[in-house]
Amino acid sequence: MTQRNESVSPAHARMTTAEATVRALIVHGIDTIYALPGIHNDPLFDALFRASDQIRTIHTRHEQGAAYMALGAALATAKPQAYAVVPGPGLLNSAAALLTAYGMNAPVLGLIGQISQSAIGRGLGHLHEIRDQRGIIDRLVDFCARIREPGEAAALVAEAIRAMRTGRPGPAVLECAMDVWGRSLPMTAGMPPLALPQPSLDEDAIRDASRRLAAAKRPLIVAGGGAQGASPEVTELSRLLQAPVLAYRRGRGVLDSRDPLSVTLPLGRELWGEADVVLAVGTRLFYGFTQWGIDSNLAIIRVDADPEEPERFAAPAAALIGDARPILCRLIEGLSGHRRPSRRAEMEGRQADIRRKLDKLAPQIGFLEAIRAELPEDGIFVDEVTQIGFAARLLLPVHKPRTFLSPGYQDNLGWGFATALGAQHARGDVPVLSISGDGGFLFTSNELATAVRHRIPLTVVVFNDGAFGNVRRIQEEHYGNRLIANDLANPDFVRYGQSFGAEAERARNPAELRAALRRAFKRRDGPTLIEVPVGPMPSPWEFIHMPRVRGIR
Ligand SMILES: Cc1ncc(C[n+]2csc(CCOP(=O)(O)OP(=O)(O)O)c2C)c(N)n1
Ligand SMILES: [Mg+2]
Repeated sequence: MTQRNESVSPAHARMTTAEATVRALIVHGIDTIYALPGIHNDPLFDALFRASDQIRTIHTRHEQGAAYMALGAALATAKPQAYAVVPGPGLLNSAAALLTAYGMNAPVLGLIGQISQSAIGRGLGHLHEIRDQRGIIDRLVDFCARIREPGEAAALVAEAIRAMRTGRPGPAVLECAMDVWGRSLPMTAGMPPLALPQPSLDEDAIRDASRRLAAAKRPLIVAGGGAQGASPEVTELSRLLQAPVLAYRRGRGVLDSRDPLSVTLPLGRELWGEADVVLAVGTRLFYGFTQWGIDSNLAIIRVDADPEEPERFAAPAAALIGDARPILCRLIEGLSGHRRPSRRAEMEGRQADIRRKLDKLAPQIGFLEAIRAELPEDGIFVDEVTQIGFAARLLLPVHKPRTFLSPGYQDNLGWGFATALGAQHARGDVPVLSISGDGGFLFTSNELATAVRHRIPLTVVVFNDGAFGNVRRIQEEHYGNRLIANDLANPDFVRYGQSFGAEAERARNPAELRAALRRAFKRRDGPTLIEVPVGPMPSPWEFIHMPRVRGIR
C-alpha cells in the first residue's frame, strides 16, 4: 500500500479502512453492530469505539449469537443490520445464522476478518486461517467482496447494502485483511447510499393477472415472507376478491388472524384443492407444489422480487416481478368497482370445522392462549423448532406483520433465543417473546449473559420435556420405540437463569404462564426466563404434512 504524503484539508483527512467502513455503515442507517472481537479486527473495534456516539457495539458470547442477533434485528425492523467476527472459526460459528438469513431473505451484513493480505491463500498456518474463506462465503451469500484498501471501503459497503436490498433481499459479507483495516489514506466525504434499481412493471402481465383475478371463481392468496411489507394491499385484495389468505410460517400476520379469510395449513390445503386461481405473493409455494399438487385447472400468478423464482417449480400463468407493494396496488386498481358476495359465514363455518380437528393439540393450545392473552398485538413472537412452535404456526393468532418470526425452510433448531434477543434489542418499544424447547434453548442460552450485560428485556419461555421431544416421538411412533440420542440432562432452568442475573421462575400450567408473562412484560431492564415443565405432546405432523389434493390420477 502506498503511503501518500500530500498535505490534506479537513475534508480530505486521513482515514483508516476501518474508519471509512464504520462511517459508511452509519451513512446507511446502521446504528448497531453485533460483534465478537479478536486481533484480526482490532482496528475495526477501535473505529467503533471512536464512533460510539453514532453506532453501538453489542458484544455477544459466541459468534452465532452475534449473527443471530443481527438476523433478529433485520427481521423485526426490515432494515439492514450488521455483525462482525474474526475469520475461520469466527466465520464458521456464525454460518448457521448466515444460512438462515439466506433462506429468510434477511438483509444481514457480515464483516469478517482475514489474515494478512499477502498471506491469503498460501496455507502458512496463520491464526484462524481457513482454506478459501472467500469460496466458503460465496456459497452462503449472494454478495461477497474483500476490502483491499481504505479507498474501497465506502463503495463496497454501499454495494453490499444495495445487493442486500435488491431483488430477493438477503445477506452479504465483506472480508478485510487484518493489516488492511488499519491502513489509512486521505479521504473525501463518504458515499451516499446507492439508488435501488426498480424493475419496470410488465404491463401485459399486470393486465393478464387482473383479468384472471376478476374472473376467478375460487381465488386463493398465498402470502409468504415477501408479503410482510404489503399487509394493507394483501388485506384489500382479499376483501375485494373475498379470497382467503393462506400463511404458514413466514407469511403469518400479513392478514390479521381475526379475519375469517385468514387461514393456515389445514384449511389452506382444502382451499388449494378448490382454487381456480392462486395469487402467490413473496412465497416459494413449497407446500402447494411439493405436497398438495397442481393441475391444468389451477392458474398460478406469482408476485416475486426474484425473477428466477416463478419458473423454478412450474411455469406460472403470470409472473409479476418486483416489490409486492406497488404490484399489488396495480392489481387493486385493476379490480376497482369489483364486488363479491361476502364469504364470511362460509369461512367462519369452515374455520370452526378445522378448529375442531386441531383441538387434538389441546395441550399446546392452552399455552398458546396464555401467550396470546398477554403478548400485546404489536409484541413479537419468535418461533422455535419445538412442539409449541409447530402448533403456533398453525394456531397462534397473529395480528400484525413482522410480529411472528419463524425460521422458514431451514427450521434451524436453536436459532430462536439469540434471534429474539436481536429483535428485542432493535425493537425496545415492544415486548418480544422467545419460545424454546429444552433442546433448542441450550444452543444459545449462553447469550443470557449478553441479555443481562446489555439490559435487553427479552422474555424466554422454555418448555422442558427433558428430551428432544420431536425426535423421541418419531422414534416411538415410527421406529418401534427404539429410543436413541433424545433424552436430555438439563440444568435447573430457574437457577440457571438466576445465575446469569436474569429474573427466572417456573410456571406449571397455562394460568401460571399467563401470570408469569404479565410480570415479565412489565420488566424493561433485563431478561426473564420462564421454565414450563411439560410432558409429551400430541403430534402436529398430520396437520403439516398432508396428502395431495390436486393432480391425482
Ligand atoms: C440445527 C438442527 N439440528 C437438528 C434438528 C433436528 N431436530 C428437530 S426438532 C429436534 C428436537 C427439539 O427438541 P426441543 O428443543 O427440546 O423441542 P421439543 O421437540 O422437545 O419440544 C431436533 C433435534 C434441527 N431441526 N435443526
Ligand atoms: Mg424438549
